[in-house]
Amino acid sequence: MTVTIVREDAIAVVTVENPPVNALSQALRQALVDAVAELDADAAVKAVVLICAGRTFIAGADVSEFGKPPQPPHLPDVVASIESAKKPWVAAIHGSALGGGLEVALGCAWRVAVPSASLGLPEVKLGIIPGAGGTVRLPRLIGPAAAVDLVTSGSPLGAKKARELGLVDAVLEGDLRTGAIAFATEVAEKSSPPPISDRVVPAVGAGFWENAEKAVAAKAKREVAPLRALAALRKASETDFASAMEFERETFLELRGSAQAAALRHVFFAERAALRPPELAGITPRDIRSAAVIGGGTMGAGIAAALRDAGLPVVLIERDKVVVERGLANVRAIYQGSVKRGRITQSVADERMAGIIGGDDYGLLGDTDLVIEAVFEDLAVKRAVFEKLSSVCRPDAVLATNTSYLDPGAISEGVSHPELFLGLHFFSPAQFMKLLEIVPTKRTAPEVLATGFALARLLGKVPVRAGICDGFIGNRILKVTRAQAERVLLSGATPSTVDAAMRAFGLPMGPFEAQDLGGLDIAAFQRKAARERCEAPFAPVADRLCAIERFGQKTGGGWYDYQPGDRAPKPSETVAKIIAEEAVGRPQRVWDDAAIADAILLPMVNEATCILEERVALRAADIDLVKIHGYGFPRWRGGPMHYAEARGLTEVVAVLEGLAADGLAEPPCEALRRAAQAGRFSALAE
Ligand code: 3H9
Repeated sequence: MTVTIVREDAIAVVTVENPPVNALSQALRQALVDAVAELDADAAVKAVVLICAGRTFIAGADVSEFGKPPQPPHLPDVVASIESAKKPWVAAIHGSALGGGLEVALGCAWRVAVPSASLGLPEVKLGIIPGAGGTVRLPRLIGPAAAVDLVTSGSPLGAKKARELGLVDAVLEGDLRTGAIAFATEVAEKSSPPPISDRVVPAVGAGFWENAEKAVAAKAKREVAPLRALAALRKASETDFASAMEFERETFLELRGSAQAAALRHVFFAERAALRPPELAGITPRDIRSAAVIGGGTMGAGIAAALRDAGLPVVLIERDKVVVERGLANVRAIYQGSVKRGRITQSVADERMAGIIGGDDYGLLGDTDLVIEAVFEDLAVKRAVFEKLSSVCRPDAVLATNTSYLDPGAISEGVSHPELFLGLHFFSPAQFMKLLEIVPTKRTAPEVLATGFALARLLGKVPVRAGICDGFIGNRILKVTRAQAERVLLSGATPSTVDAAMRAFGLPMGPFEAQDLGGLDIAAFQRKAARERCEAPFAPVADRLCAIERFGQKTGGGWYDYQPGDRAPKPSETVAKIIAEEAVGRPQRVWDDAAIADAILLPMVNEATCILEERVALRAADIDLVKIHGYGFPRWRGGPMHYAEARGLTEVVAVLEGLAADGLAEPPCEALRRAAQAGRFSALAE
């Protein structure tokens, strides 16, 4: 970390260099306080420019320090010292001014930014609220309504919007340092605006805070931070500056130590670590400048849209002209949906569609860098596709299968360059879902694996390396979830009580509602294949529902009944009767929400531990990312493995033993017992 001060005539330029993102470590905080003292004492200096080296302005407090006791100087004092400096400070912003970084900028008398800069207070995304005056100064500067939006959503603003709101004083084209020095030279000649802390928050209309509370509560669901941030903003508008600062700091410190903040921090670092797996350090991925998708069904169309959204030209191949048109219509429907929801404009949708060529001629693939197969889940069909691809694609093209259950190694048999082959498992809807399971075969070359990770980065997805087994990481755990949900049903619960319990835990949907939405037939097809392999999947009720063609919403009934045109699930007498018949002879229990959640989640953790032990997943945090980004596991719980560790693995083992004794789950695996002894999953890799 360095902070250098250079004098340019009467302007001092303070340059912060603390890679990678200029986070406000203790050393940087101290250096800023020292810089204020030094420049206050220098009579030749008339104004100060605060600028950062590297890719960004200060991106916030150093999140890695949050698990430790705060060290002085504390950030509110750093901001206060800049605000009360004798010379006007000008924050010169490029990249991102986030969290504590924006709070430092709010301490400056002026803020200028390049057009590409973004500014925000993302603290709620980390389970905390701004802790250095963000909730107190921001409403004084831009008014309570805009401050509520910015602070409770945590989403950043672009420089143009920030200028409109008065958050920045000028948007500078050209070289930022030169422009900021010129700006500082000009403002040094005039009197500075009063410090933000001396201003008052503009008044709000009647009911403003009550309405904001309703809106924020509806969005936040069970996340604590957004409502606490709103309370701090309200305090800032109803009391004096010092009391509001005290209130904000107390809330910040309380939330910093909370379970939700620990979980969200865990996910923050896990997501970043996922993009750079240490085992691929130093390996250069191949360039991907064009892509193709084989198969234009729901999955293939979603993948094509995801590739196109990342700016790649895409070829979509189907087996004949009629199906090609259907595939293109599927992609068009995705874009029209986005236009309807205001995510993109019609002209963007048109431009994206224009970049997708549909056809039934594999000859179109002669110059494509990456081809992703997304056809029917049948080994012979997939192998036939790759046989054709091997004969038409460039010998150095990367070939990928989107299979969700088949063995990519078996699919790749017969391709001419198996080292260029890998599994890329997208999740539906592929244009939105963030998870990408990357499944190398034994023969996949390291740079091809690295290409999978680079592709994920390009598509804005979260990549997780998965080993080959039935269902890889996510769907293998899903099978346990479903079997457990049925076990709970057969021992005294109902589909509605199970679904409600899982929603109460924080999932967007319960397991039965989710099956009705996605359709029960795909899982039935997989169970059939498993039985052919002499496995014995547990699904007595689901099997009977499928036998009478209750496949879910699409057939008017599954685990629930549905009225035509109404997606609201209604308890079904047919299903209740089947459950009662299948439950005969099984021990019955009285279930509450917590017991249901345990009986479903902790066996998932047990299975996930086997997955870890078998090296199908390399890190527990990767499993958390799979569940969060592929299956809607609540982010603020940190994923199932973080949840289990935070709860205590010894307790997890004890609950599983209790369930196993009643025949309600498999007993805890040996690896889970070992992890419990150490208190953490990382011990399994040691
Ligand atoms: C806060 O400020 C609280 C205050 O209100 C109150 C205090 C009293 N700390 O994302 P990237 C690391 S809360 C520590 O891949 P990009 C990251 O782990 C904070 N480390 O880069 C990664 O490490 P590695 C509010 C951090 O270019 C590396 O930097 N601020 C921090 O795609 C590169 O990160 C935020 O929440 C941090 N604050 O995106 C901002 N940030 O290389 C969070 C990053 O070892 N950060 N790292 O894997 C971001 O949103 C993005 O990093 C950013 C750059 C947009 C800045």
